[in-house]
Amino acid sequence: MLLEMERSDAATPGVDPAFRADVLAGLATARKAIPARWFYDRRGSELFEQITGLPEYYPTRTERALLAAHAPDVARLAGTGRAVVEFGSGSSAKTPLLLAAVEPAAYVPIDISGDFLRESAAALGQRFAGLPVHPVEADFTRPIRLPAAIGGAPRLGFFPGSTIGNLAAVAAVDLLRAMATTLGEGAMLLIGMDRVKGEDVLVPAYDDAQGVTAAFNLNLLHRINRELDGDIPVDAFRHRAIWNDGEARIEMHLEATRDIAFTVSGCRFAMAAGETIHTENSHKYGPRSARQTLAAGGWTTVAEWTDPQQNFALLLAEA
Ligand code: AVJ
Repeated sequence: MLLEMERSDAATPGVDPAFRADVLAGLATARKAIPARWFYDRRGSELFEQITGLPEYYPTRTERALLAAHAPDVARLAGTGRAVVEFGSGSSAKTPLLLAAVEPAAYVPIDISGDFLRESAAALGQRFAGLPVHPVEADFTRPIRLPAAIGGAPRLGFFPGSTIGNLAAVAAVDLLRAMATTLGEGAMLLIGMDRVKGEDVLVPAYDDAQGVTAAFNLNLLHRINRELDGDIPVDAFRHRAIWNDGEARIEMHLEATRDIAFTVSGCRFAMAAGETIHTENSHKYGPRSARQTLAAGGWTTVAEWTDPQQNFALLLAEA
């Protein structure tokens, strides 16, 4: 059975068996849900780039300003000459701000997507002539053996963007522990975490006036139709962003606006009007919960910087 599946996948170029497995399993449950990591095909990545520039989407520009202001403080507290290990592709404008300040001995971007990784690694290598850049294509939710070429300098992990917010508490702690293992003795970690705040700010950040976030969410259905031979009527769905106060998270859903039936990879599914597919969680942290989560993951907070409105926090922690 398993062998047959593997063979048919190999015979169907472009089909990611993990994508198909997640979508089919997610649509078959009573409360339909698909993991947020599948948003990021080429179009999804483009739309996310657009989101980061939206007037309502405060996290990216707030974190960038915090880094611009406090990278010298990071250098003072962490010292220069560490190997900087970035979890995620480092395609953003934030990485150069950090690298310029901490004068790293080496830079190691880690990402699951090789294409994106090589592009951004090459760009940073150009910008910082003489900096050894060693991209690693890997899933950083598990401990990774870093390239021997970076030598024995202590490591500074960098995990910007509040990406940790996609994870619920237990998974977030597991990830932080894996990072501590990956980074080793004497490591420090610089992490961006989005703050709990009023719904008046949170909801528009995930349901913008121009509809870019709606397009980002709905793109998942287009991707399923294209890559998994689906016939989902995308026009029968609308984007929803809701604040779940009990779980301290924004949830994104795709809501069916009428009763529908569709097929994905030969499997039939039906949805009633008002039923949703849960596509993303974006957890927000209070000042205490941020430090507690870091502590549970093996990290002691040594400094924390926020903007005047306390919309976003940048934390520096040591293993
Ligand atoms: C990339 C997970 C940090 O949660 O703010 C933005 C993703 N989704 N708008 C976030 C996202 C909709 C983003 N993270």
